[in-house]
Amino acid sequence: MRILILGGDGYLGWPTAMHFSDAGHEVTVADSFAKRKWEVELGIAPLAPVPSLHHRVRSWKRITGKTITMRVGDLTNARSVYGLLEEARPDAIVHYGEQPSAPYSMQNRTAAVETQVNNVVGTLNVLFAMRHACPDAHLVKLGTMGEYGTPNIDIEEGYLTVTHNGRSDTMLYPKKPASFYHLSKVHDSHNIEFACRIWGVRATDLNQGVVYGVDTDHTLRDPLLRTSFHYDHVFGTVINRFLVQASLGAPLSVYGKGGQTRGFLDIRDTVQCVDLAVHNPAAAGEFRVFNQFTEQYSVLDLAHRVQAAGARAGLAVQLEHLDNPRAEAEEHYYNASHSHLADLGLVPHLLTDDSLDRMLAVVHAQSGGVDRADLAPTIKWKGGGARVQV
Ligand code: USQ
Repeated sequence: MRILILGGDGYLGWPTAMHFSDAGHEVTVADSFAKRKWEVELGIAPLAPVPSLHHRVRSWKRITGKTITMRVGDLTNARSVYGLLEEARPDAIVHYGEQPSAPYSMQNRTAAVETQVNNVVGTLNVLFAMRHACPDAHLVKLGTMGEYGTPNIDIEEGYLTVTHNGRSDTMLYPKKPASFYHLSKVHDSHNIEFACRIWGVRATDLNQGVVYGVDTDHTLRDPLLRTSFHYDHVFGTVINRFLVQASLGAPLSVYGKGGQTRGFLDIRDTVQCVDLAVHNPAAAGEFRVFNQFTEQYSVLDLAHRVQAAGARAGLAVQLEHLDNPRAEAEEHYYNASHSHLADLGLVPHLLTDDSLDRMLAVVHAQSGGVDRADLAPTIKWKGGGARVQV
């Protein structure tokens, strides 16, 4: 297949590109390098330096003999998106090309607008360019479980059948997200559903949980093929942050009571789920939603698991309950359905003690360059932000 990966320089995009290239597909990666720019602006960096995408694509060719085509382009530039799709003529488009951080989006007006313009306009441009250049292509879009928020009823996979005044209909599941970033994904979902319903686009929205992990089989082949791993308070996700904190002997930063429950998955399962979606495409006009996570945990459960992993590694790890910088329920009902990907054959890598021990060892070995100043959450949902208000 011809597979176009948008956001191919990112934590998930690069391992996905190597996966499909290794399997013999014709892969193009595109990126605007916006994430690298945001990192520089915020003065934060991944745990270990990540070679440029140019360098990684060349290294991949040298190591495997396989070609990944690279294009630089900004999805908010319609001309560039049309050109990209006309050239790549993809059978499948895997769309990771968005600002991925809730805290980033909550800094101030500028960052909220930037997040929503980047994500919503970028995705709209992709939809219009698909209609023009590759109307039969399958869009595999990375959404988020955070679109649903934490409703007091079971979360279904994308749709809910509602009976009202004696009549029934099946609607998109109601969304109550908790950041301008998560809202951008809700807006995307509505736009994509509309494009499927009206134009006959085929799309799968992967409502992904919180991803953790350092490596995939492909990143492990050479340090020059590594992917970015963040521990900072902006781009680092909770398990990754806890692992780095544990390796430094810093207390684990539990926000509030830690009863916040989320769906989680290993980075290797992100790649596996995207592979399953690509190989089992949605029908023309179908807007398919898969909830993409393998296990659910509370933040406090995770902190205890990482603390125990620290103890096994001889590290004394403490927990610290910080005032929650976010506005979110710290104790709530959470029961989210996630059977569609399992039905397609997903075999999860679960968060075992063994996988925690392995990740902690890798992170510990790389933790020499950590800037501890990047650990503390300084972006507040209800206060001012780290950047100047405009
Ligand atoms: N949390 C802590 N301590 C920390 C960091 C986070 O207690 O040091 C808590 C947060 O308050 C939150 C939970 O852990 O309740 C998850 O936070 P997170 O930063 O790991 O993840 P989140 O902001 O939800 O976003 C991440 C990705 C995003 C993706 C989302 C999936 O950055 O791209 O969409 O996970 S989900 O959470 O299912 O919406």
